[in-house]
Amino acid sequence: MTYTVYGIGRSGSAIVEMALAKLSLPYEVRPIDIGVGAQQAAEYTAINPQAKIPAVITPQGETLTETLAIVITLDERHRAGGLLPAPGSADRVQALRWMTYVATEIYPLVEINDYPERFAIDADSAPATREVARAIWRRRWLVVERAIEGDPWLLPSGFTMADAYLAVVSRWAQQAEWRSEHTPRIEAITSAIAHQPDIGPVWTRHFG
Ligand SMILES: N[C@@H](CCC(=O)N[C@@H](CS)C(=O)NCC(=O)O)C(=O)O
Repeated sequence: MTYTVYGIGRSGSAIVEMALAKLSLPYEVRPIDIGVGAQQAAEYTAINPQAKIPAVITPQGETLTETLAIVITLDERHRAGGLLPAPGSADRVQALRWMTYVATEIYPLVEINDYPERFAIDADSAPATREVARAIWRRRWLVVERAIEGDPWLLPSGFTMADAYLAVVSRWAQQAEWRSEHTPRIEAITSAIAHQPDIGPVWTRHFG
């Protein structure tokens, strides 16, 4: 009864791995090295036609993609596991709100940062396209930073997968100096995650 996670270090598969680790569910990782374009290989696009990681195969043989959907599915199927607050609760509303914000308003900017040529009108304008994405990235992270009400977690009631989500996505787009100056609450969340006995080892494997 093992899950298969397609992913690579420092990628969104870290979020899925943290969810599985928190639930104590066994999983194996199949490396898809996006650095060499392995996500475009036919064997992988047969699993995720979007050619992106992560993807998950459940023990029942279902294919799951889209990180947010994977986290919510795991939470629904393992309600006692502590991934998200109870359905209908005020805390769940906030956890879903901020996970969705990170998934839809911030995560897609990573593609523009990493592959600006996909979005630029020509090769010369690719660097400027990346800079625009980074500027939007910074503004949107400040919105998350101001929404953090717990200490250190997003919610005062404690850890949710929203913390893992924002911690992982915040590592990208190469702005470590900016992060430490402008988003200290997010940095505190990442540091706390690294010290959790259940998900900390996953964090360390991905981010050191
Ligand atoms: N909407 C997807 C986005 C996944 C995504 O962008 N993954 C990145 C790595 S973290 C990727 O596979 N990038 C390779 C590419 O865009 O070619 C999700 O939320 O899971």
